[in-house]
Amino acid sequence: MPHRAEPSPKTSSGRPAVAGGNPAFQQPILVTRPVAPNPERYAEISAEIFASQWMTNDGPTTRRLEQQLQEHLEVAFCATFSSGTAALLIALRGLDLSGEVITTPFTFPATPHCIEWNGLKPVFCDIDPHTYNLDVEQISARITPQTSAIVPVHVFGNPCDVIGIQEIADRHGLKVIYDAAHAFGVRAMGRPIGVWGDLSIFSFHATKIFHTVEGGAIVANSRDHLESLTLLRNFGIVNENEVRGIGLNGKLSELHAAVGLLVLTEIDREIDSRARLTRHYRERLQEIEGIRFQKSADGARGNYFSLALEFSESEFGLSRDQVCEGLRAENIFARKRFYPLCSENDCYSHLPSACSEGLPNARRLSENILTLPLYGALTINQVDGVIDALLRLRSNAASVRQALA
Ligand code: T4K
Repeated sequence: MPHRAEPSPKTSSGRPAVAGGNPAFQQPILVTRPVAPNPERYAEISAEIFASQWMTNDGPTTRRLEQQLQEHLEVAFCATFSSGTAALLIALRGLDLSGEVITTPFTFPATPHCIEWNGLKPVFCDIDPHTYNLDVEQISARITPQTSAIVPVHVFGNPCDVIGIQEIADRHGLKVIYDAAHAFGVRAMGRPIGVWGDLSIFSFHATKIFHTVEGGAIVANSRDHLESLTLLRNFGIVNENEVRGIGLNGKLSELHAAVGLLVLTEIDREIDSRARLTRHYRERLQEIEGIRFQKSADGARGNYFSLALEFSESEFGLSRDQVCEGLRAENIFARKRFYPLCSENDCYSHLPSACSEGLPNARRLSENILTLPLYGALTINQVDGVIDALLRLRSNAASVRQALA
């Protein structure tokens, strides 16, 4: 009997589960799993928090975490928030933007949602088909007199063309707010990711490499004029007598900050493990026809947040959706990230920039992409089980197509 989530002893020559074979895994292999903080240490820190009776509102644990993050991320400013979404909402609010904001459709819905929630209009721009990030060549064509900012996303932790984007922003007097939700610990052109643009936001959701269960941060290369952002996460309250700005409740609690302090001690190990697993995936899949990997940006040091593959149906023999279904039958839960494009959802599809003719690269990628399981606690043996299952689907493509018809 195979061990819990250990792969069954099948090779790429067996029959896929979707076509009547046994599943590769007895237990589900999910696309990601959070780093778990040490439970004894968490019990100790939370006991201290309970004893202090200070649970939230800029407490000492949150301050300690912000200090440590500022050092780790090598930034001058770091303010934590209750989520990456709250951080992006407030980052956009704090820069006092108006009119249109250029962004990518190949992202999680939070990115355009935060633009809309600020009363701004998202303008979708196509992406580079290799790096998956905003295509700098196309940004200029989307700029109008109403444009006030660009919100690029470092997709799957792959840095954007930070220099090209800054040149355009400087030329047109635009703000740049990076959605760095995936990019904790990444470097671009030899510098930490958080120093680029006017502001960057991170997500500290449990699905991220560094997390506080729920949480996020705004970071920047300078502290100038940024204290107002910290006020906005607490309703804009300056003191008992003054409220400055229309803020909201976007604070990180002390218990969430405690998780962050402990997860931060695991971060190097987590990234190293993901790097090793990614190398293994690449070594075994690099030469397989019909599979293409995301191209790392020039001068980047990545964090191995996600392992995204683009499938070519004509070369691989199966569509992305067929591969996804086939893997699911093997108990492997890959994800179609990001599908559908944000621009294809009802809330955005009416926008002129959402028209699919203007977004051919994003559209093609969204229809063909699959992210495979990748997290530090995964074993090489399990990765081999995933790869074997994938290759088995490929070598039995005709029967897989038939089973799924
Ligand atoms: N900008 C970008 C580019 C983003 O990707 C995100 C969030 C944001 C902004 C906003 O940041 P936050 O406000 O969320 O901090 C997940 C996350 O909820 C979301 O944070 C993240 N991006 C997005 C990419 O992924 P779902 O709907 O895919 O999550 P879910 O529940 O399907 O979980 C994904 C996998 O993780 C599953 O296989 C199960 C596993 N998982 C999940 C949780 C919550 C666990 O193993 N344990 C867990 O506790 O959105």
